[in-house]
Amino acid sequence: MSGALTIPFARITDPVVRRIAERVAAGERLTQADGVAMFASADLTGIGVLADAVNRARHGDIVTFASNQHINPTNICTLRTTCVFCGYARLPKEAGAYRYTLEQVMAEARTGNNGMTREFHIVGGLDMQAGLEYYTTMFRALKAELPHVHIKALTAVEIAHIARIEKKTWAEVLTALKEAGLDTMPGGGAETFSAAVREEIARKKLGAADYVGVHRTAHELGIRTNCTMLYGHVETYADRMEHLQMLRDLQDETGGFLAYIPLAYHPDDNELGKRLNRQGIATSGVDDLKNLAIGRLFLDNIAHIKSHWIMVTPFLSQIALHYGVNDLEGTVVREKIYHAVGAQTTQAMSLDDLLKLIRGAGKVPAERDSFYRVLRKFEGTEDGRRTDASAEDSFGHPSSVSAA
Ligand code: V47
Ligand code: SF4
Repeated sequence: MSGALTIPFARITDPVVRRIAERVAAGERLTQADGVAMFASADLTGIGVLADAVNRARHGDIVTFASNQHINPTNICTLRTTCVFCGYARLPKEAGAYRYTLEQVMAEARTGNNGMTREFHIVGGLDMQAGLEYYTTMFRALKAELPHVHIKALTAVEIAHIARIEKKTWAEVLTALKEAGLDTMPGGGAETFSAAVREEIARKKLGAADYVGVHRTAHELGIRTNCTMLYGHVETYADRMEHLQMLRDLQDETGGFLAYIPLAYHPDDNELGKRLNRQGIATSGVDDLKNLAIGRLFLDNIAHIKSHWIMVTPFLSQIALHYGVNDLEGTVVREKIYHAVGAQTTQAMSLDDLLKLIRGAGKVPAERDSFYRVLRKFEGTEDGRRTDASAEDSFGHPSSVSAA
Protein backbone atom coordinates (compact mmCIF):
# COMPACT_ATOMS: atom_id res chain seq x y z
CA MET A 1 0.00 0.00 0.00
CA SER A 2 1.22 3.50 -0.63
CA GLY A 3 -0.69 6.75 -0.71
CA ALA A 4 -0.15 10.47 -0.90
CA LEU A 5 2.11 12.10 1.64
CA THR A 6 0.11 14.75 3.51
CA ILE A 7 2.13 16.57 6.13
CA PRO A 8 0.18 18.74 8.62
CA PHE A 9 2.72 21.59 8.64
CA ALA A 10 0.56 23.69 10.96
CA ARG A 11 1.21 21.24 13.79
CA ILE A 12 4.99 21.54 13.49
CA THR A 13 6.13 24.41 15.69
CA ASP A 14 9.93 24.10 15.71
CA PRO A 15 11.30 25.84 12.58
CA VAL A 16 14.13 23.28 12.44
CA VAL A 17 11.64 20.39 12.28
CA ARG A 18 9.55 22.33 9.78
CA ARG A 19 12.52 22.71 7.45
CA ILE A 20 13.15 18.97 7.77
CA ALA A 21 9.47 18.36 6.96
CA GLU A 22 9.77 20.50 3.83
CA ARG A 23 12.67 18.37 2.68
CA VAL A 24 10.71 15.17 3.41
CA ALA A 25 7.82 16.59 1.35
CA ALA A 26 10.29 17.24 -1.48
CA GLY A 27 11.40 13.59 -1.34
CA GLU A 28 14.85 14.41 0.01
CA ARG A 29 16.72 12.07 2.30
CA LEU A 30 17.46 13.10 5.86
CA THR A 31 21.01 13.52 7.09
CA GLN A 32 22.55 12.49 10.38
CA ALA A 33 22.50 16.17 11.38
CA ASP A 34 18.72 16.22 10.80
CA GLY A 35 18.37 13.27 13.16
CA VAL A 36 20.51 14.90 15.85
CA ALA A 37 18.45 18.09 15.49
CA MET A 38 15.21 16.17 15.97
CA PHE A 39 16.54 14.35 19.04
CA ALA A 40 17.44 17.76 20.46
CA SER A 41 14.14 19.41 19.52
CA ALA A 42 11.34 19.92 22.04
CA ASP A 43 8.75 19.62 19.27
CA LEU A 44 7.76 16.03 19.89
CA THR A 45 4.38 16.64 18.27
CA GLY A 46 6.00 18.04 15.14
CA ILE A 47 8.33 15.05 14.81
CA GLY A 48 5.41 12.71 15.53
CA VAL A 49 3.04 14.14 12.91
CA LEU A 50 5.82 14.05 10.33
CA ALA A 51 6.63 10.40 11.07
CA ASP A 52 2.93 9.58 11.15
CA ALA A 53 2.40 11.17 7.73
CA VAL A 54 5.27 9.14 6.25
CA ASN A 55 3.97 5.97 7.90
CA ARG A 56 0.38 6.55 6.71
CA ALA A 57 1.55 7.16 3.16
CA ARG A 58 3.23 3.77 3.27
CA HIS A 59 0.90 1.62 5.35
CA GLY A 60 -2.39 3.50 5.73
CA ASP A 61 -4.16 2.59 8.98
CA ILE A 62 -2.94 -0.99 9.11
CA VAL A 63 -0.96 -2.08 12.16
CA THR A 64 0.47 -5.55 11.97
CA PHE A 65 1.51 -8.09 14.55
CA ALA A 66 2.74 -11.67 14.45
CA SER A 67 1.79 -14.57 16.60
CA ASN A 68 5.24 -15.49 17.79
CA GLN A 69 6.90 -17.37 20.58
CA HIS A 70 10.31 -16.64 22.05
CA ILE A 71 12.54 -19.59 22.87
CA ASN A 72 15.85 -18.85 24.60
CA PRO A 73 17.68 -22.19 24.54
CA THR A 74 20.77 -21.24 26.53
CA ASN A 75 21.72 -18.37 28.82
CA ILE A 76 25.36 -19.46 29.03
CA CYS A 77 27.47 -16.75 27.46
CA THR A 78 31.18 -16.09 27.05
CA LEU A 79 30.49 -12.34 27.19
CA ARG A 80 28.74 -12.59 30.56
CA THR A 81 31.21 -10.25 32.28
CA THR A 82 31.83 -7.74 29.49
CA CYS A 83 28.32 -7.16 28.10
CA VAL A 84 27.47 -5.14 31.18
CA PHE A 85 23.92 -4.20 30.16
CA CYS A 86 22.74 -7.82 30.03
CA GLY A 87 21.04 -9.43 33.02
CA TYR A 88 20.17 -12.65 31.25
CA ALA A 89 23.56 -14.31 30.67
CA ARG A 90 25.32 -16.69 33.06
CA LEU A 91 28.72 -18.35 33.21
CA PRO A 92 28.59 -22.14 32.74
CA LYS A 93 28.78 -22.99 36.46
CA GLU A 94 26.92 -19.98 37.79
CA ALA A 95 23.61 -20.37 39.59
CA GLY A 96 20.74 -20.15 37.14
CA ALA A 97 22.78 -21.23 34.10
CA TYR A 98 20.86 -23.48 31.74
CA ARG A 99 21.12 -25.06 28.32
CA TYR A 100 18.04 -26.80 27.00
CA THR A 101 18.23 -30.28 25.64
CA LEU A 102 16.48 -30.91 22.35
CA GLU A 103 13.58 -32.43 24.30
CA GLN A 104 13.25 -29.28 26.39
CA VAL A 105 13.21 -27.08 23.31
CA MET A 106 10.55 -29.28 21.73
CA ALA A 107 8.48 -29.34 24.90
CA GLU A 108 8.55 -25.53 25.05
CA ALA A 109 7.75 -25.26 21.34
CA ARG A 110 4.74 -27.56 21.74
CA THR A 111 3.20 -25.65 24.63
CA GLY A 112 3.40 -22.30 22.94
CA ASN A 113 0.41 -20.16 22.24
CA ASN A 114 -2.17 -22.96 22.10
CA GLY A 115 -0.95 -24.08 18.72
CA MET A 116 -1.37 -20.56 17.31
CA THR A 117 2.34 -19.81 17.01
CA ARG A 118 3.46 -18.96 13.50
CA GLU A 119 7.00 -17.91 14.33
CA PHE A 120 9.67 -19.06 16.76
CA HIS A 121 12.08 -16.32 17.75
CA ILE A 122 15.11 -18.24 18.98
CA VAL A 123 18.08 -16.45 20.55
CA GLY A 124 20.44 -17.18 23.41
CA GLY A 125 23.93 -16.69 24.79
CA LEU A 126 27.30 -17.37 23.19
CA ASP A 127 27.61 -20.86 24.61
CA MET A 128 30.75 -22.86 23.74
CA GLN A 129 28.69 -26.06 23.87
CA ALA A 130 26.00 -24.76 21.52
CA GLY A 131 27.62 -25.03 18.13
CA LEU A 132 26.37 -25.63 14.64
CA GLU A 133 25.06 -29.12 15.33
CA TYR A 134 23.11 -27.98 18.39
CA TYR A 135 21.16 -25.53 16.23
CA THR A 136 20.87 -27.54 13.02
CA THR A 137 19.48 -30.48 15.03
CA MET A 138 17.06 -28.15 16.80
CA PHE A 139 15.82 -26.47 13.61
CA ARG A 140 15.39 -29.82 11.81
CA ALA A 141 13.38 -31.22 14.71
CA LEU A 142 11.20 -28.10 14.92
CA LYS A 143 10.52 -28.15 11.18
CA ALA A 144 9.81 -31.89 11.22
CA GLU A 145 7.16 -31.57 13.89
CA LEU A 146 5.86 -28.04 13.25
CA PRO A 147 6.59 -27.40 9.57
CA HIS A 148 4.23 -24.43 9.36
CA VAL A 149 6.20 -22.45 11.92
CA HIS A 150 8.74 -19.92 10.67
CA ILE A 151 12.15 -19.97 12.36
CA LYS A 152 13.59 -16.53 13.05
CA ALA A 153 16.75 -17.32 14.92
CA LEU A 154 20.26 -16.35 15.97
CA THR A 155 21.62 -12.84 16.01
CA ALA A 156 24.65 -11.80 13.97
CA VAL A 157 26.68 -12.12 17.17
CA GLU A 158 25.61 -15.74 17.60
CA ILE A 159 26.33 -16.53 13.95
CA ALA A 160 29.86 -15.12 14.31
CA HIS A 161 30.31 -17.08 17.56
CA ILE A 162 29.26 -20.36 15.92
CA ALA A 163 31.56 -19.62 12.96
CA ARG A 164 34.45 -19.02 15.34
CA ILE A 165 34.01 -22.17 17.40
CA GLU A 166 33.40 -24.30 14.30
CA LYS A 167 36.24 -22.63 12.35
CA LYS A 168 33.88 -21.93 9.47
CA THR A 169 32.98 -18.79 7.55
CA TRP A 170 29.77 -16.87 8.25
CA ALA A 171 28.48 -17.99 4.86
CA GLU A 172 29.15 -21.66 5.64
CA VAL A 173 27.35 -21.40 8.96
CA LEU A 174 24.40 -19.52 7.50
CA THR A 175 24.09 -21.94 4.62
CA ALA A 176 24.05 -24.94 6.97
CA LEU A 177 21.48 -23.25 9.23
CA LYS A 178 19.31 -22.33 6.26
CA GLU A 179 19.38 -25.91 5.03
CA ALA A 180 18.31 -27.02 8.51
CA GLY A 181 15.32 -24.66 8.57
CA LEU A 182 16.45 -21.14 9.46
CA ASP A 183 14.09 -18.73 7.68
CA THR A 184 15.07 -15.26 8.86
CA MET A 185 17.30 -13.67 11.50
CA PRO A 186 16.40 -11.24 14.29
CA GLY A 187 18.20 -7.94 14.70
CA GLY A 188 19.70 -8.33 18.17
CA GLY A 189 23.33 -7.80 19.06
CA ALA A 190 23.65 -4.44 17.33
CA GLU A 191 23.53 -2.44 20.59
CA THR A 192 25.01 0.93 19.59
CA PHE A 193 27.63 0.71 16.87
CA SER A 194 30.01 3.41 18.15
CA ALA A 195 33.33 1.79 19.09
CA ALA A 196 33.63 3.98 22.20
CA VAL A 197 30.15 2.98 23.40
CA ARG A 198 30.85 -0.70 22.70
CA GLU A 199 34.05 -0.48 24.69
CA GLU A 200 32.02 0.76 27.65
CA ILE A 201 28.93 -1.44 27.49
CA ALA A 202 29.79 -4.47 25.33
CA ARG A 203 33.54 -4.97 25.32
CA LYS A 204 34.71 -7.88 23.15
CA LYS A 205 31.37 -8.10 21.39
CA LEU A 206 31.24 -8.35 17.60
CA GLY A 207 32.00 -4.88 16.22
CA ALA A 208 29.78 -2.77 14.00
CA ALA A 209 31.47 -3.69 10.72
CA ASP A 210 31.13 -7.39 11.50
CA TYR A 211 27.49 -7.06 12.59
CA VAL A 212 26.82 -5.40 9.25
CA GLY A 213 28.99 -8.00 7.51
CA VAL A 214 27.03 -10.96 8.91
CA HIS A 215 23.75 -9.32 7.86
CA ARG A 216 25.14 -8.59 4.40
CA THR A 217 26.18 -12.24 4.06
CA ALA A 218 22.73 -13.38 5.19
CA HIS A 219 21.03 -11.06 2.68
CA GLU A 220 23.29 -12.35 -0.09
CA LEU A 221 22.19 -15.88 0.81
CA GLY A 222 18.51 -14.87 0.62
CA ILE A 223 18.04 -14.77 4.40
CA ARG A 224 16.19 -11.64 5.37
CA THR A 225 16.90 -10.05 8.73
CA ASN A 226 15.79 -7.37 11.16
CA CYS A 227 17.92 -4.66 12.69
CA THR A 228 17.94 -2.98 16.07
CA MET A 229 19.58 -0.28 18.15
CA LEU A 230 19.89 -0.33 21.93
CA TYR A 231 19.44 3.24 23.20
CA GLY A 232 19.14 5.05 26.51
CA HIS A 233 22.46 4.10 28.13
CA VAL A 234 25.67 6.06 27.48
CA GLU A 235 25.30 6.87 23.79
CA THR A 236 25.00 10.37 22.31
CA TYR A 237 22.51 11.55 19.68
CA ALA A 238 25.38 11.54 17.19
CA ASP A 239 26.10 7.88 18.07
CA ARG A 240 22.47 7.01 17.38
CA MET A 241 22.53 8.67 13.98
CA GLU A 242 25.84 7.11 12.99
CA HIS A 243 24.24 3.76 13.86
CA LEU A 244 21.13 4.44 11.75
CA GLN A 245 23.34 5.59 8.87
CA MET A 246 25.14 2.23 8.82
CA LEU A 247 21.80 0.40 8.76
CA ARG A 248 20.47 2.60 5.96
CA ASP A 249 23.65 2.14 3.93
CA LEU A 250 23.44 -1.65 4.13
CA GLN A 251 19.77 -1.52 3.21
CA ASP A 252 20.61 0.59 0.15
CA GLU A 253 23.04 -2.12 -0.83
CA THR A 254 20.99 -5.28 -0.21
CA GLY A 255 17.35 -4.43 0.60
CA GLY A 256 17.46 -7.36 3.03
CA PHE A 257 16.18 -5.74 6.23
CA LEU A 258 12.54 -6.38 6.97
CA ALA A 259 12.12 -4.23 10.05
CA TYR A 260 13.88 -1.86 12.42
CA ILE A 261 13.29 -2.18 16.16
CA PRO A 262 14.75 0.39 18.55
CA LEU A 263 15.32 -1.29 21.94
CA ALA A 264 14.98 0.78 25.11
CA TYR A 265 17.70 -0.02 27.63
CA HIS A 266 16.44 -1.46 30.92
CA PRO A 267 18.76 -0.76 33.87
CA ASP A 268 17.60 -3.25 36.52
CA ASP A 269 19.61 -6.31 37.51
CA ASN A 270 22.58 -5.55 35.31
CA GLU A 271 26.03 -4.15 35.96
CA LEU A 272 25.60 -1.07 33.77
CA GLY A 273 22.44 -0.02 35.59
CA LYS A 274 24.36 -0.12 38.89
CA ARG A 275 27.29 1.79 37.39
CA LEU A 276 25.02 4.48 36.04
CA ASN A 277 23.13 4.45 39.33
CA ARG A 278 19.83 4.01 37.51
CA GLN A 279 17.04 1.76 38.58
CA GLY A 280 13.53 1.30 37.29
CA ILE A 281 13.25 3.39 34.17
CA ALA A 282 16.16 4.32 31.93
CA THR A 283 14.49 5.92 28.97
CA SER A 284 11.68 8.45 28.90
CA GLY A 285 8.43 8.22 27.00
CA VAL A 286 9.54 11.18 24.90
CA ASP A 287 12.84 9.53 24.02
CA ASP A 288 11.11 6.24 23.21
CA LEU A 289 8.71 8.01 20.84
CA LYS A 290 11.52 10.01 19.23
CA ASN A 291 13.58 6.88 18.62
CA LEU A 292 10.67 5.27 16.82
CA ALA A 293 9.70 8.40 14.86
CA ILE A 294 13.27 9.25 13.83
CA GLY A 295 13.79 5.61 12.84
CA ARG A 296 10.77 5.92 10.55
CA LEU A 297 11.99 9.19 9.04
CA PHE A 298 15.67 8.42 8.59
CA LEU A 299 15.33 4.77 7.55
CA ASP A 300 13.31 5.60 4.46
CA ASN A 301 14.33 2.31 2.88
CA ILE A 302 13.18 0.00 5.71
CA ALA A 303 9.47 -0.67 5.37
CA HIS A 304 8.56 -1.68 8.90
CA ILE A 305 9.17 0.05 12.22
CA LYS A 306 8.34 -2.14 15.16
CA SER A 307 7.63 -1.13 18.73
CA HIS A 308 8.50 -3.70 21.33
CA TRP A 309 5.74 -3.36 23.91
CA ILE A 310 7.56 -5.56 26.39
CA MET A 311 10.29 -2.93 26.60
CA VAL A 312 8.31 0.30 26.51
CA THR A 313 4.94 -0.88 27.86
CA PRO A 314 1.82 -1.61 25.83
CA PHE A 315 0.53 1.91 26.54
CA LEU A 316 3.49 3.66 25.02
CA SER A 317 3.49 1.25 22.08
CA GLN A 318 -0.13 2.20 21.48
CA ILE A 319 0.75 5.91 21.37
CA ALA A 320 3.70 5.05 19.13
CA LEU A 321 1.20 3.97 16.47
CA HIS A 322 0.84 7.74 15.89
CA TYR A 323 4.61 8.25 15.76
CA GLY A 324 5.55 6.22 12.70
CA VAL A 325 5.14 2.67 14.03
CA ASN A 326 3.29 0.13 11.87
CA ASP A 327 4.10 -3.10 13.67
CA LEU A 328 3.90 -4.37 17.24
CA GLU A 329 5.98 -7.19 18.63
CA GLY A 330 3.28 -9.78 18.79
CA THR A 331 1.67 -12.23 21.12
CA VAL A 332 5.01 -13.09 22.61
CA VAL A 333 5.05 -16.20 24.73
CA ARG A 334 7.49 -16.49 27.63
CA GLU A 335 9.90 -13.70 26.96
CA LYS A 336 12.95 -14.04 29.24
CA ILE A 337 15.66 -11.59 28.20
CA TYR A 338 13.94 -8.34 29.21
CA HIS A 339 12.29 -9.86 32.21
CA ALA A 340 15.77 -10.67 33.46
CA VAL A 341 16.53 -6.94 33.48
CA GLY A 342 13.43 -5.61 35.14
CA ALA A 343 10.77 -5.32 32.45
CA GLN A 344 7.55 -5.13 34.47
CA THR A 345 5.22 -5.89 31.60
CA THR A 346 3.38 -9.15 31.23
CA GLN A 347 5.29 -11.91 29.42
CA ALA A 348 2.59 -12.48 26.84
CA MET A 349 -0.35 -10.57 25.45
CA SER A 350 -3.53 -12.21 24.29
CA LEU A 351 -4.88 -11.61 20.83
CA ASP A 352 -7.90 -9.77 22.23
CA ASP A 353 -5.74 -7.39 24.25
CA LEU A 354 -3.55 -6.70 21.26
CA LEU A 355 -6.61 -5.98 19.10
CA LYS A 356 -7.98 -3.68 21.77
CA LEU A 357 -4.70 -1.80 21.89
CA ILE A 358 -4.51 -1.28 18.14
CA ARG A 359 -8.18 -0.41 17.72
CA GLY A 360 -7.94 1.96 20.66
CA ALA A 361 -5.44 3.95 18.60
CA GLY A 362 -7.94 4.15 15.74
CA LYS A 363 -6.01 1.68 13.61
CA VAL A 364 -6.88 -1.56 11.87
CA PRO A 365 -5.16 -4.62 13.34
CA ALA A 366 -3.84 -7.25 10.97
CA GLU A 367 -2.05 -10.48 11.67
CA ARG A 368 0.98 -10.91 9.44
CA ASP A 369 3.42 -13.62 8.56
CA SER A 370 7.14 -13.33 9.13
CA PHE A 371 7.63 -11.58 5.78
CA TYR A 372 5.06 -8.96 6.74
CA ARG A 373 2.37 -10.25 4.39
CA VAL A 374 -1.05 -9.66 5.88
CA LEU A 375 -2.80 -12.93 6.73
CA ARG A 376 -6.01 -11.53 8.12
CA LYS A 377 -7.34 -8.12 8.91
CA PHE A 378 -9.54 -7.58 11.91
CA GLU A 379 -12.12 -5.10 10.68
CA GLY A 380 -14.62 -3.53 13.06
CA THR A 381 -14.15 -1.15 15.93
CA GLU A 382 -16.51 -2.25 18.68
CA ASP A 383 -14.84 -1.76 22.06
CA GLY A 384 -11.96 -4.03 21.31
CA ARG A 385 -13.97 -7.19 20.76
CA ARG A 386 -12.94 -9.45 17.96
CA THR A 387 -15.16 -9.30 14.92
CA ASP A 388 -14.25 -11.37 11.93
CA ALA A 389 -11.07 -11.78 10.01
CA SER A 390 -11.26 -10.76 6.39
CA ALA A 391 -9.85 -12.53 3.40
CA GLU A 392 -6.22 -12.46 2.58
CA ASP A 393 -4.65 -9.26 1.57
CA SER A 394 -1.05 -8.46 1.18
CA PHE A 395 1.20 -5.50 1.21
CA GLY A 396 4.62 -6.59 0.30
CA HIS A 397 7.69 -4.47 -0.07
CA PRO A 398 10.09 -4.24 -2.93
CA SER A 399 13.39 -5.89 -2.34
CA SER A 400 16.29 -7.36 -4.17
CA VAL A 401 16.34 -10.26 -1.73
CA SER A 402 13.97 -13.13 -2.29
CA ALA A 403 12.01 -14.59 0.59
CA ALA A 404 13.83 -17.61 1.92
O1 V47 B 1 20.80 -7.58 21.47
C1 V47 B 1 19.80 -7.08 26.35
C2 V47 B 1 18.83 -6.36 24.12
C3 V47 B 1 18.56 -7.69 22.38
C4 V47 B 1 19.01 -5.52 27.60
O2 V47 B 1 14.48 -8.87 15.42
C5 V47 B 1 18.49 -5.39 26.33
O3 V47 B 1 12.33 -9.08 15.61
C6 V47 B 1 17.32 -3.57 26.99
O4 V47 B 1 17.18 -7.93 19.45
N1 V47 B 1 17.81 -3.62 28.24
C7 V47 B 1 17.94 -8.97 21.87
N2 V47 B 1 17.65 -4.42 26.02
C8 V47 B 1 16.48 -8.77 21.52
C9 V47 B 1 16.26 -8.30 20.13
C10 V47 B 1 14.91 -8.34 19.51
C11 V47 B 1 13.78 -8.23 20.28
C12 V47 B 1 12.53 -8.29 19.66
C13 V47 B 1 12.40 -8.49 18.30
C14 V47 B 1 13.56 -8.61 17.56
C15 V47 B 1 13.46 -8.87 16.10
C16 V47 B 1 14.82 -8.53 18.15
O5 V47 B 1 18.05 -7.38 23.64
C17 V47 B 1 20.03 -7.69 22.61
C18 V47 B 1 20.15 -6.45 23.40
O6 V47 B 1 20.26 -5.33 22.56
N3 V47 B 1 19.01 -6.35 25.58
N4 V47 B 1 19.81 -6.59 27.61
C19 V47 B 1 18.65 -4.57 28.59
N5 V47 B 1 19.17 -4.57 29.83
FE1 SF4 C 1 25.72 -12.69 25.96
FE2 SF4 C 1 23.93 -11.49 24.37
FE3 SF4 C 1 23.83 -11.10 27.03
FE4 SF4 C 1 25.83 -10.04 25.63
S1 SF4 C 1 23.62 -9.51 25.41
S2 SF4 C 1 26.02 -11.18 27.59
S3 SF4 C 1 26.15 -11.58 24.05
S4 SF4 C 1 23.48 -13.04 25.99
